[in-house]
Amino acid sequence: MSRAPIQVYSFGPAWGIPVPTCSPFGLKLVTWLRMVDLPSTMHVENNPAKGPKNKCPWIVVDGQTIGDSELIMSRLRAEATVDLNAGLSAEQKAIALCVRRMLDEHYHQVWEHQLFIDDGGWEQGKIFFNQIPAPANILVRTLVRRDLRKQLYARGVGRHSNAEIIQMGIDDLDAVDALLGDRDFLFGDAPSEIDATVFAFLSLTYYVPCPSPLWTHMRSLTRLTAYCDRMLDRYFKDQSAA
Ligand SMILES: N[C@@H](CCC(=O)N[C@@H](CS)C(=O)NCC(=O)O)C(=O)O
Repeated sequence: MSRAPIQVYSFGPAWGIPVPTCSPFGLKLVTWLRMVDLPSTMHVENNPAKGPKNKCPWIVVDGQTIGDSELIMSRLRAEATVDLNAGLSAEQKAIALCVRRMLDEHYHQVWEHQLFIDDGGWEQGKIFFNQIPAPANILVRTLVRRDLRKQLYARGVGRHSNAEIIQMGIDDLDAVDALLGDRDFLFGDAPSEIDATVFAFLSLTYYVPCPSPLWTHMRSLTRLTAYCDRMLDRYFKDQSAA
């Protein structure tokens, strides 16, 4: 039985990126929906305060509004036509959880810092706000940057020097590179659920322009850039010409 499309709300695709949203969590979700063949309609919504958790992404499904990429995937997993993790061992599932937590809870902070707080990155980061009509975009971007600076300080990463933050991000990327090795996907020839998260965070480093040394490092890890292109080709062929 085919179901009505799931309505997905996430930030828009700034910087001309070849994926439908520049939110790593939104992209994780949209990628996963494509991987498990659940129909969805993506709505650009750049105001996370409209969502139930004041964060992007969220969905509306069967009259219910649900926020948080993980909670959404938990709610929808039973409807998925494929179990992407069916072939994984208990150890691989544990590694996948560690990688997901590293990217969601640590690398995300580093990524936000480099793109939106560091002055060099901000020259690119502020372009995201051009989706909002002028002159409101200037006020919104100033307030969002101020709030993000406070958030990153409270969460911890914002207390470190720029050089320390870059090194922490490099360590995260090197860890993913070592885990991927020469495989096509994190655990072999076929993608599993963790590939949605890995693709989201890596591709939004690789495809988003930013002058940070972290970005330079990402682009030097050719196994990871080839991985992003492979995932893009497999799941977002319809977008890559955009
Ligand atoms: N745990 C959440 C994290 C969501 C999240 O941090 N979203 C960011 C965008 S990538 C956001 O909405 N930031 C805006 C804000 O914090 O005000 C998830 O998995 O969906």
